[in-house]
Amino acid sequence: MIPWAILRAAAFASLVGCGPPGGEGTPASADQRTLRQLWVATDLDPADDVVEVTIIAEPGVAPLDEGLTSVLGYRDGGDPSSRVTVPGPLIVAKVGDRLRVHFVNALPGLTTTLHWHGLRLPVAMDGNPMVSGAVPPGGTFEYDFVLRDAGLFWYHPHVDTDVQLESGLQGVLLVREAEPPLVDRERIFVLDDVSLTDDGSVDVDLDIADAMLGRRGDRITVNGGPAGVVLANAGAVERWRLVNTANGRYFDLSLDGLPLRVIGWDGGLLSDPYEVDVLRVAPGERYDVIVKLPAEGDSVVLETLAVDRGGGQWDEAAPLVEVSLRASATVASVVPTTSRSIAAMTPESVRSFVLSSKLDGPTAPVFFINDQRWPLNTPIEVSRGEADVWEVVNDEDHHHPFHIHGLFFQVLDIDGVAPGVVGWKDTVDIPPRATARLAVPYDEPGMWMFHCQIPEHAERGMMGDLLVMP
Ligand SMILES: [Cu+2]
Repeated sequence: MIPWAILRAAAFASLVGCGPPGGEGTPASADQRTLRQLWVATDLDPADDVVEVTIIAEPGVAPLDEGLTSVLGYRDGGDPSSRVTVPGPLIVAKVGDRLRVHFVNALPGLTTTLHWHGLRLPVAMDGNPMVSGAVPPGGTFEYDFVLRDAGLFWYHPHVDTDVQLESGLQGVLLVREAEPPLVDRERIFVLDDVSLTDDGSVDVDLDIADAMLGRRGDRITVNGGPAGVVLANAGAVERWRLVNTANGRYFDLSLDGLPLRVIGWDGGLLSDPYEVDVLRVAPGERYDVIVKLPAEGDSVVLETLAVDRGGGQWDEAAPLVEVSLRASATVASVVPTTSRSIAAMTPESVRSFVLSSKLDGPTAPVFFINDQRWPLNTPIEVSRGEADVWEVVNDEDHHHPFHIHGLFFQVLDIDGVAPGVVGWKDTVDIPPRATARLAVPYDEPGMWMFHCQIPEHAERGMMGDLLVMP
C-alpha cells in the first residue's frame, strides 16, 4: 500500500496551480494521484426517457496502478474514441427510464453475459446463462428493460464470474430519483482490489486463501486507480455512492471519524437516515451516504480500517481518497432531509438456508447451500406476490455476503439485532456463525439465482435457484 505521507506529498504537488477555477471537478492535472474519474457511457437516444448505450467487452489496457495493466474490460461503443476502462462505462439514467444496451462480446474465446446486480427486471434480461444463454465470442445481446428503482447498481458477467470479474469486467449504473436531494456534489466511489503479475496483467491465479475468502488483490483501487485526491468545498454537503466490486475484500470506511449519514442501501433511500463512524461495505453492497465536510482545515481522508475476515485473515487498513478542502462562499450547508415511506414486512412462513463448505482435496474447498452444490441443486418453487422469511445461517468461521437476483428484501435482524430502519437490500453480509433473517417478497416471475457474492464461493457451489411462478 502507498505510504500515506507519500500520497499526501504527491497530492499537494498535483494541486499547485491546477485547480479548475471555481469548478467542481477533481484537479485538472494528469498527475496519477488525482483520483480517477469514471468514463460516462454515451447515450445514443435523444429521448428524455430512454437511455441507449453500446457496451463492448474486449481485452485492453487500463491504468490500475502506476503503469498499464492488461485487462478484460468494457468499452463505450457509442464513442469511437473510447477505450477499455475498469470500471467500465458509467451508465446514468433516472427511475422510470427505458434502458437499452447493445452488448457486444469481443472477448476472444470466452462466453459471457451482463448481469445487472440488484435490478428488478424481466428474467430474460438478468444475464443468467441458464435462462437466456451465454453470449458467444463475437456474439451480441440486446438488453432492454425499464429501470424500476432508483439507486446505484452495477453490472458484471455471470459466466466464470470469479475470473471475469477479477479480470476487469465490471461497470456501474446510476439510476437517479425523480427528485434527488439537493447537495453540493455527488461522487461515486467504486472500491476494488487487484494483484498484478510480473508481465503486467491481472493475477487471477487461485491459491487456497483466495478459494476460501475470494481472490484478494494486494493493492486497492478506487474508481479503477490507486488512492488519490479530490477537491471539495470546505463545509460542503456531499452525497457519496459507494459500491464494493471486489471478489473478496471487505471495506470498513472511516472519514477521519466524521459521521457518515447513511440515507440509502442497495435498493434506494431508507425509511430514515442513520449515522455511523465506520461503514462496512461487503462485496456487492452499495451505500448512499451524506457527508458534511469540515468548514476549516486542509483535508479529510476516507480510509478503510483493518477488517477481521475470520480464520486469522485480515483485510489491511489503507487510505482511499483524500478530500482536499478549499474555501468557498457558495456551499449548501444544510443536510437534506431524505426519507421515504416503506412498509415493514412481516411474513409468517420461514425458509431455512445453511451456508457451509468442506475441503475437496487438500487445497480445494467446495461450498454448499443446504448441503446442495450448484449446479446440482434443486430449485425452490414459490409464487409471485407472496413472501417468506429467509433464515440464512452462516455455518462457517468467515463471512458470506448473500445476494438474491431480481428482487429486494428487508433485513429483519442479524443474530436478533434489527437494523432499526426499513430499507431494501439485495446483498447482505452474514458474519461468521451468524444468522440473518430476511423478509423476501417474490416479484418478477422466472428462474432467479441466489448466491454468495464472493464469486469464488458461488462458482464452487454456493448458489441456488429460485423459481417464481407467475
Ligand atoms: Cu461466500
